[in-house]
Amino acid sequence: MKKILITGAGGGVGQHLRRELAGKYDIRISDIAPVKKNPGESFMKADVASMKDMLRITKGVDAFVHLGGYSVEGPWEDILDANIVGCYNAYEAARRNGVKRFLFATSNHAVGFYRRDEVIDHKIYIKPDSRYGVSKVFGEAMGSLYSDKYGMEVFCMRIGNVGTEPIDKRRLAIWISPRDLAQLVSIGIDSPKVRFEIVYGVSNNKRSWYDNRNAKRLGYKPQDNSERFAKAVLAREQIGDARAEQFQGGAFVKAEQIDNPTPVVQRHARSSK
Ligand code: 15L
Repeated sequence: MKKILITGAGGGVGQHLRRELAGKYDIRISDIAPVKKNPGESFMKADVASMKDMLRITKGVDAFVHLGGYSVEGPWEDILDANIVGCYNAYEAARRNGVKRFLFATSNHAVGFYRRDEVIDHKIYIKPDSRYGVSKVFGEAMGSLYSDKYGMEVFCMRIGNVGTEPIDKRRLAIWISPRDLAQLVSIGIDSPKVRFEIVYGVSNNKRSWYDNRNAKRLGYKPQDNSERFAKAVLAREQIGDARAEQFQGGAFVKAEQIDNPTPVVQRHARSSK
């Protein structure tokens, strides 16, 4: 049985995933605060911002599922510690301990400034919608570097929204059920085809904004489709902010947005005086 490490194990995504993967792998869980173990799991406390901690928890691991970090938009200092320093430490500790397979929980917010009338695949240019989104792009870039330079096998999942059901109209497009997430993670751990991959972590949603052919190529066959929840979700949907509604990232595109930013041309003109 493969030994896998899951960081951020106490978070919502971690809890769904651990329940679904129980018995399939030998699971080591980690988080910054104590987490209640499921049967068969072992726990190691660690702060992703500490290289010493990360070196300790990545010893003897076949695959590392890195969910740990800051999971929404937040102050730069917090994003920096948890998602930039923390993500670097995760990859680097894995490399030093010879961990061959690295699964990175990136996010739809790495590409949240694509419009909702666009269908995007794994090759499109990044368009982060927040500092959080930028930190996820950093994690993808680390994966590309560690794959090309050190031969690490890296599986980046641009996760939509994990839950037992989609919670609003935007999530009808990006929802992923726990069992589909577990299937995707298992592919990331076990597929012999993984080199450096970007896939979308979404169910088989009728309203999806993603061309997820890279995940399909690797064998992903999602079982769930948000459409069966659509009627109920749309019935309770409130009218949203017009700008947030235009983009895939939703409210993340609005956070701290200045309504009339100074055009770049003028800024340059001012600073050259
Ligand atoms: C994410 O990346 C976040 O981690 C999660 O909390 C949700 O906000 C999700 O995206 C989403 O877009 O719904």
